[in-house]
Amino acid sequence: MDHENLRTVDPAVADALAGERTRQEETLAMIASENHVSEAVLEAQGSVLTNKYAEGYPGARYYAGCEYADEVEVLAVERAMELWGAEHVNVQPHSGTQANQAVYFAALDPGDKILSLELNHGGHLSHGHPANFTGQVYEVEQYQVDPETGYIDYEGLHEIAEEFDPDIIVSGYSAYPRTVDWERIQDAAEAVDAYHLADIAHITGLVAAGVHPSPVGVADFVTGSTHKTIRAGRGGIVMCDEEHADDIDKAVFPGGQGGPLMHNVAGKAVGFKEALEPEFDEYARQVVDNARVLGDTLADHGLSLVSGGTDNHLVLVDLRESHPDLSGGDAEDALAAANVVLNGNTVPGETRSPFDPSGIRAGTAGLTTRGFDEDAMREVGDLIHRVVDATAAGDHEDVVYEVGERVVELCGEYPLYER
Ligand code: DSN
Repeated sequence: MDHENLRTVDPAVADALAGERTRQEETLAMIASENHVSEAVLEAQGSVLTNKYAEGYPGARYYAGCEYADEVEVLAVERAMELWGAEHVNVQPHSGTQANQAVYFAALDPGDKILSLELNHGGHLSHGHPANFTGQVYEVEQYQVDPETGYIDYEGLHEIAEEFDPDIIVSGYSAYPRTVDWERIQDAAEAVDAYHLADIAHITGLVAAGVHPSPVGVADFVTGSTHKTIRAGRGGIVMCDEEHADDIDKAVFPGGQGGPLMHNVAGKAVGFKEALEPEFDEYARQVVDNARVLGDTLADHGLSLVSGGTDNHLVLVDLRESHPDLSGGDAEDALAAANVVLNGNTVPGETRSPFDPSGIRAGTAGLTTRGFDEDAMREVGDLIHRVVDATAAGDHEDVVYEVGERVVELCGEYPLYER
């Protein structure tokens, strides 16, 4: 990754990339949707396939010269089918949101009804938020987590479905720390003759490794992004049964997208190959073990976890009980200054705003890729608590400095890229 040519042509961008590399090396990437891909995935993404237009699908492209693009896409599809056991996979969506868009376009008409989890309760913008096209093109109703337990309120979901009569129910979440019971949501969908879209963007890797139950074969459509826990090239993916295959393919192209980003498809293929190795299952198990230890450590320090803990790769801390005057945004800023990069996040029953929320969300996929184990995560939990506590007390400069120094040391013990 010396970027020799880039440095000659464009030193400004070369400097920014060098800065980003150092930033990733010397900070803890704990944004729950991020990970560190391998050098092989990086090479595939930065390859000559960025030059190639390949509208269409393998064997049926609109342009000549697609023989190698075809090879790469077939590999990505076959590997995805093996990883998730899906009958049909489309690997062309540019992102998880574009994957969701394809499902809505294939399954719904404008004005149809979406039932999805509220954003503050762990949902996602592309599940029907007013600021997203889904909130403007479709009629949206939302379900919630149980305010007492923090778990999905499956009974409430069932009742709302009966009243609202949706055309599609969306499950799968971006800030939900617990195992999802896909069958219960499928039951609710079947009871009202609605489709079920399970968006596993965050937990693709956990599902592939069998450390979270799979919605494939349960829900009608399963979408995901490919760069989070599955650790492949950046983008999205749609999975479905054969009966929906044509509709999904048409909805991705030409319905919603133009030419596929074949360099990203190559990155997906390579990451999927890596994820088929037995070591990946160990990795995914470690991600979950690390998140549990992180959650336990924060809870031992008196921080309140939404749902009381975690079953997956993330913890969601509600600061209101332990540090009522500290916002998630301020905690995020102080932690970033201490080289711990996570995000302020809304929490169920949010009383602040999305720009200044009451919680922080932290994931363990990136640190686990670097080799962090339970002992290291315990220390990370201690460091996070120190910064949060000092920031709430309004006296955090020294602590931020000390923690920041320790984080750089820790990062040195778990290096990222070799060259
Ligand atoms: N931005 C991602 C996340 O952080 O959850 C989802 O798109």
